[in-house]
Amino acid sequence: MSPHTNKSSPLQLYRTMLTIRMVEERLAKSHQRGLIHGACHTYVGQEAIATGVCAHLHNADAIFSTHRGHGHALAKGMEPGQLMAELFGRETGCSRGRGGSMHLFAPEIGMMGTSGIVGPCILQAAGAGYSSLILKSGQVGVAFFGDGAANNGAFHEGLNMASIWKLPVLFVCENNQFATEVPFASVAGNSSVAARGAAYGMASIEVDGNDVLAVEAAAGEAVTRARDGGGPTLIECTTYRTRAHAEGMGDFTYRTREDVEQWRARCPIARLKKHLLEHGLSSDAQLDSIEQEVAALTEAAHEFAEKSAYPTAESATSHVYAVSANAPHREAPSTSSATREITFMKATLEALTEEMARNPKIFVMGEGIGVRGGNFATTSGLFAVHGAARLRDTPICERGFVGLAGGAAMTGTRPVVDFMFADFVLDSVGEIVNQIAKMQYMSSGRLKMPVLLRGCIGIGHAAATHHSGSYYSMYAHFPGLRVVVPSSPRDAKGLLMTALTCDVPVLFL
Ligand SMILES: Cc1ncc(C[n+]2csc(CCOP(=O)(O)OP(=O)(O)O)c2C)c(N)n1
Ligand SMILES: [Mg+2]
Repeated sequence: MSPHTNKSSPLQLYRTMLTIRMVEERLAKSHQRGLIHGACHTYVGQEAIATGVCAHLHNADAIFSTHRGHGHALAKGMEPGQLMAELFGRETGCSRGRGGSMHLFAPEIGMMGTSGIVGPCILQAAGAGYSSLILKSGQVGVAFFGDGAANNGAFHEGLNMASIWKLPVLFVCENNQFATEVPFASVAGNSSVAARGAAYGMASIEVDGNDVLAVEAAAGEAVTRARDGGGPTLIECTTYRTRAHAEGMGDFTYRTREDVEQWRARCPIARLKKHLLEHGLSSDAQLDSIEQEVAALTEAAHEFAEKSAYPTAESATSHVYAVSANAPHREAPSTSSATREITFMKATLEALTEEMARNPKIFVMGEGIGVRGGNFATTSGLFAVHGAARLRDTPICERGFVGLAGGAAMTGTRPVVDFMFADFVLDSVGEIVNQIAKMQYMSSGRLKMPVLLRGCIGIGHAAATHHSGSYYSMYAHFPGLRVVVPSSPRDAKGLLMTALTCDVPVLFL
């Protein structure tokens, strides 16, 4: 798509929806032919949502998505050939063939990734909003997720944080009324997702997710609010997927053919077509020509994907760590001068103080790390120098702020997460292992993950079993994560400085 295309013109909305539909239908056929390795969750029936929202976004705006992400990638501007090649496991795919349907990355266009885990995208979008706050970039973060994700802790923790800090974020819930085979009505005490946004103190709206013009209008307001400093918006889009949860899965044990037919008749593409013709905004000939153009594009994309090579076996383990995993070399502090006797805490505070003064992209999050200066004086004095945005006291939601830190690192800042006690790291392990540690690999090295996670161990007072753990041997098993346990204050200072200047995630205990 040309950078000058007006993405929100009705004809362009039509073209984008049609592209998603035709690519998905081609992919469904490819799945039947055995060309797709792994899952294939199509977006058929839901095209209006990604199209209407992305019409308002620039490349610098960051979207985060979930297992049903093909439509989001295409609406954000990914070439269909790159998407198809990824599903075919080819090296020309958007994730270089290492991800497939559920792991689509194109950070160049602000497609920051899709996750096979339901929920994290909500926290990562909040992280993009946090980066925007620190960098004053005007960038907006967007999370696309299903009704199933609205019952996940990530939803509640993410919305709460975005609301308190007025982050420029759109939370777009695609309520297609089922999570695999489970009806939303059967797992929701209050079946209005929009009402949950209001409960967290943010603007929320429910729209007809099969009406692209309604979605486009709601998203336009939300993006303007976000860019103007008005904070986040939750948009609940009511919709329906008209294919099975994933290709090859049975469909009629939990819903009837008649239900599906009724929703097929509410096709968002046919609806826009009718609107364009009835209002004299287009002609049959013009729409036919768009259809032919998109069909040809889809065929060419398929051909490109099928002809592309598979990645080499040697590349299977590349990008687990950043190539520049080591920080720029610094002179070791002189040992000839008089020795100093300081504590581990003082040594790491010196390192953090120096790096925060040098690098305005560093911010710290944790419980009581603001004015109080941390449970173990790890941030003592820094609030007075740098203020609340860079020394952020958080709600008690370890998973939430670790997930947010991951999204912030993906969008240009360098978060430091300061755990009140190291035992609480365990509450956030999914975000650390499945997201933070794997992000460089999944994005084939295009996203860096400069996150420092820190906590104090060996604290030596009678805190008993929920406040005395360390668990570092366990964390050391996860590829993509560096675990640091210094054995002297001198090492602690140097290693913390290194952790604050390298591109890989570090757990520093
Ligand atoms: C944390 C987590 N639990 C379970 C799953 C398995 N799973 C994959 S998709 C899905 C349903 C998700 O439903 P929803 O969020 O409504 O999205 P939809 O598939 O309807 O688009 C489930 C349970 C998962 N991927 N992640
Ligand atoms: Mg759903």
